[in-house]
Amino acid sequence: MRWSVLFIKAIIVTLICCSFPLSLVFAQEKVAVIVVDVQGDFTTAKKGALAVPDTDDKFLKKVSDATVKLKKQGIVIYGTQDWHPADHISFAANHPGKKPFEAIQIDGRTQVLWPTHCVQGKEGAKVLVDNNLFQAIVKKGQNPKFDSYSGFQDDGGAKTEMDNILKAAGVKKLIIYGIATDYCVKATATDAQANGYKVVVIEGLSKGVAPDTTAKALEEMKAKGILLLKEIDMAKIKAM
Ligand code: VGL
Ligand code: ZN
Repeated sequence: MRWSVLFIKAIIVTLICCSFPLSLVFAQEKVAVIVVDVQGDFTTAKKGALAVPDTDDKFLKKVSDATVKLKKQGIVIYGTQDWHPADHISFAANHPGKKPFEAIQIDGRTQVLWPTHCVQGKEGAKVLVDNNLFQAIVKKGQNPKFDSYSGFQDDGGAKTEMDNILKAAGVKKLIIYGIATDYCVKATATDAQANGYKVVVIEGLSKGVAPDTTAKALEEMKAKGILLLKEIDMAKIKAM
């Protein structure tokens, strides 16, 4: 074959490669975000009933800015919202003689008792990230008899609409962050993985109730193969 023919072929191959970026040839799995329970009652910023340490205005701005940036990149944003009736089982006030943060046994389950928080329709239950950013906000914990740290299902095994929504949207990977690392972020990330999604938890966009339970939660998630990143790193998320 003549060199000139080879040269022209090389140019054609180069042109084809340039017009089909490799990112299109190796189509990316669809990524979505779940912002977990960023609600007034869980924040110091709003002097919430169950304020998690370090959830000040600076943290809220960091979470909001990161979420806006992800949305601008075309990533769909979902949220969860703790949404309890006043007679909810997790409220210490509904167990005479018991105090917040005590743990009790109910039907063989351990239930941590909490200050009354995220009561349906109350100010403290509001999601503090611009609600217009969300494709959907999934409410959880409405059944008075069961707590629901996970955005996917409650302690009685009743599923929320989360998995159906995500499967219908073709989502394969989830970026999860919010409050609290040691409870609802952990439970949501763990259930997401159990439901077949690849999961990354962003530590720098999450805060925990207590240092010991937070460290343990991070260890448990890592041991399950959940990716932990200090901050959003799209190169690492695309490669996972
Ligand atoms: C949560 C305790 C009680 C959470 C919700 O969002 O992590 N924690 N309810
Ligand atoms: Zn709750």
